[in-house]
Amino acid sequence: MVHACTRDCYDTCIFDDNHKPIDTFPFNGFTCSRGIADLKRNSLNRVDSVYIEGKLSNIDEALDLIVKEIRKRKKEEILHVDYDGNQGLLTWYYPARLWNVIGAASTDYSICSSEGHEAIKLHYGNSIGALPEDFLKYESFVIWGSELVFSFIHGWNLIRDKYKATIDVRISETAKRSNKYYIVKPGSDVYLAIGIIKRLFERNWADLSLLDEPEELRNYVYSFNDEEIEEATGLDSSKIDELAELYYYRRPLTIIGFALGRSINGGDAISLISLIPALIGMKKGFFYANSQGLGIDFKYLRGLHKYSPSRIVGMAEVGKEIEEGKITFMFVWNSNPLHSLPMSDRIYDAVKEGRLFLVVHDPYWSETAKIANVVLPAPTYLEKEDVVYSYWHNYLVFNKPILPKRGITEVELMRMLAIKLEINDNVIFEDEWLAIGKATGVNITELKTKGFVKLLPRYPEGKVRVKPLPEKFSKPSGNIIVFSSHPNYTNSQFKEVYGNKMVIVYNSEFDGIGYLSTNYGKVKVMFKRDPLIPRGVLFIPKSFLFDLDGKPINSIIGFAKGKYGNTPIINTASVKIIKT
Ligand SMILES: Nc1nc2c(c(=O)[nH]1)N[C@H]1C(S)=C(S)[C@@H](COP(=O)(O)OP(=O)(O)OC[C@H]3O[C@@H](n4cnc5c(=O)[nH]c(N)nc54)[C@H](O)[C@@H]3O)O[C@H]1N2
Ligand SMILES: Nc1nc2c(c(=O)[nH]1)N[C@H]1C(S)=C(S)[C@@H](COP(=O)(O)OP(=O)(O)OC[C@H]3O[C@@H](n4cnc5c(=O)[nH]c(N)nc54)[C@H](O)[C@@H]3O)O[C@H]1N2
Ligand code: SF4
Ligand SMILES: [Mo]
Repeated sequence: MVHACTRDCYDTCIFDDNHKPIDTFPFNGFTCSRGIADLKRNSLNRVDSVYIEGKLSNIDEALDLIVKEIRKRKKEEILHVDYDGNQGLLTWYYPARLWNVIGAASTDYSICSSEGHEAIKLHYGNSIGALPEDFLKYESFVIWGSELVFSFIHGWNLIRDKYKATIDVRISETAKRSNKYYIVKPGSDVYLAIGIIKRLFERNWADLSLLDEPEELRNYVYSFNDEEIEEATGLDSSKIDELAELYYYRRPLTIIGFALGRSINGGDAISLISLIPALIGMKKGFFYANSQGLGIDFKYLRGLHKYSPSRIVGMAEVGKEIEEGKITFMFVWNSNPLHSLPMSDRIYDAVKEGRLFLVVHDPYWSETAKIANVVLPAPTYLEKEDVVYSYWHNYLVFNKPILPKRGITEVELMRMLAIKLEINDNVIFEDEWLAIGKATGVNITELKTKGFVKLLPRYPEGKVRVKPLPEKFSKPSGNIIVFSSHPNYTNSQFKEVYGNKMVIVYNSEFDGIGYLSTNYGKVKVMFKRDPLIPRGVLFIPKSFLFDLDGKPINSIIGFAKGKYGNTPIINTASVKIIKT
């Protein structure tokens, strides 16, 4: 039998019972430093019991307390925060049913990729692009806003020997290992896309057959002059010519990174970038994330076919709403919001001041678990049955545990809470395997017997829609922070194996200790000069998000969000540097 790494990662590696990566395309028998260390990690830093206010307790007492706290409140004040610590359908999606039946507030799940999904869907109806098999068909690649040497190693493995051009705001590791790189000003990718499209029209290289209203696109890009594009991007005309030539002559696959969606004008940029392949006659000529085109009914899994949350809180606004007293109870699983959400120091303050009751269900002592009122132990993916998908390949995997279970699964916990709350709803008690069968269309007996099956990708039909075209761009000012993946960590995870490193702000000017400050707060950091970083860019590896005093770096990230999928604009501008 097999199991699959459930971490938030493109690759969703499949392993055999000895935890060796299977030698099947696209895994090809190798994995990353985290995959290798999972067996060792599994016994480190675990939440091994139930805790109430830091003291050892038991599940019955904890459930009674949670239910008492829920009953005290209006459902609109109760928020569940769950994200992608584990990509299992039974760990992440299915347990949300309880909260939707109750009618609690829900987040909009926008923190990572929704901006790009929504921007691409406007044109294509769906965001699915190239599958791993499709990667093999291309001889060249444009890597746009992605550090995929680190973040997407099996994708990188397929393209490493091919022609690559990378577009980034700094000379990333991926840029270094590409044939060409183009460094643009943060927030200006939308202008670069306009520049490339304009050249394709000007040179009569545009193929008009796939677009519904190509003339609208022509008029739109012609309304921008070349000087404006050069000024915004910081690239001179010859570089934009080069990129247009690259598209026309080499017909590359464009890999669009998630970082763009968390940047200023990011959704606008993704919207236009996704049109470039279509304009040269390539319909599946991009890859962003394929999860929404594999026929998985995530809404059904979350019980949204029958129930709705009382309200939706943007992930950009959770910290702000806690500060305003609109959220007074937070149930967290599969996420580490103190690390990952904007204005997350407000979570810390509200718990300390008794304004927020915080429950965390996690296998590990995450930073958020450490401050919670109630902590509940969860099994890791090596210890529980689950079904796992990928946002790149189309395997659906039956995760068969290889280690004894420690803790309470998310499905068990959901039902225990429902019983205590005296909710006897079929949405909560529907057999989870039946639900997965319904939500995926997969025969569960076959899935459990074979270990993995391939889902049928669903590509949209018809012409690519040109409109709506983006308007009203912002102009970032001052210093801008950008974040990116570290090879040994996934978001906040893996510090128990590879260490908890100090936050370092790589930049063009300063060395030593100082502060980063915005309208939202101030954090104490270590600055390090790096010749690969342009002036005005502050680069932080995204796994070390606590400052030198232990305060969340996200204290300084505000609640601005993208206009397509509401993704928080984490790559914040107008950051002041204070040297000490
Ligand atoms: N090893 C490892 N792998 C991971 C993760 C991890 O933590 N560790 N995280 C997973 C998750 S959650 C995600 S979302 C993905 C993220 O993976 P990617 O999509 O690769 O995104 P990032 O690594 O965040 O950043 C990619 C690059 O975008 C650049 N960038 C930032 N802003 C801009 C901009 O405005 N324009 C342009 N052109 N470039 C910009 C950054 O400098 C960086 O080099 O990776 C997944 N894979
Ligand atoms: N400043 C800044 N903030 C960011 C980013 C950034 O680049 N910069 N990146 C953003 C991005 S791209 C993302 S995706 C988010 C990630 O945000 P999160 O999803 O909050 O990030 P993780 O660190 O992966 O947290 C996952 C938590 O889930 C737990 N977990 C793992 N497996 C299980 C399980 O089986 N069951 C349960 N119950 N819990 C489990 C882990 O132990 C961990 O504590 O952060 C975002 N926040
Ligand atoms: S983190 Fe990604 S590359 Fe590493 S084992 Fe998991 S799925 Fe594979
Ligand atoms: Mo992410």
